[in-house]
Amino acid sequence: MKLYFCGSVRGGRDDVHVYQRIVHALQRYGSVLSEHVSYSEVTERGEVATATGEQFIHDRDVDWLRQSDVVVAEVTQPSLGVGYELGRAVAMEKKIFCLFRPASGRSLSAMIRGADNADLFVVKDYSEDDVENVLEEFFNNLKRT
Ligand code: 6K6
Repeated sequence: MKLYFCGSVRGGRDDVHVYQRIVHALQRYGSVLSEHVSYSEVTERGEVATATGEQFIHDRDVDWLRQSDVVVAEVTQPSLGVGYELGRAVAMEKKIFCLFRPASGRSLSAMIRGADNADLFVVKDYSEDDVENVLEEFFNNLKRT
């Protein structure tokens, strides 16, 4: 199974340790095309990007989204890029799982929370320590559908 992980880059890297935990857990279920989003070397200024170019990043990421079977997004840290990827993934009719941590004190955008349809687009509130269980439950349910 091909998986696409979305997490904030220029929106801020405060949660990169959570992204690492999620990507590590996701590798049990398939190949994570966008694994680099969890690398701590990737800073919020996206310095690593300068060699490749932004259009390259955009086109490659949209292509990976197209190839993916499931899109998992950590949406606690607001990010324009993640919101854009989710919109594109909805248009592609991908299966989408959004993870939000209420303990952050943030309030999730209504455009993400309100997109939950208990089918192709699911939003789950979770706590960091529970992330592996939450992903296991999601992928077990996926097998049954
Ligand atoms: C190059 C190599 C590693 O990191 C870079 C720099 N930039 C990006 N590389 C790959 N994907 C990116 C990069 N910047 C943003 N994205 C995509 O947008 C990722 O798939 C993230 O899910 C999302 C983050 O968007 P912003 O708006 O927070 O940057």
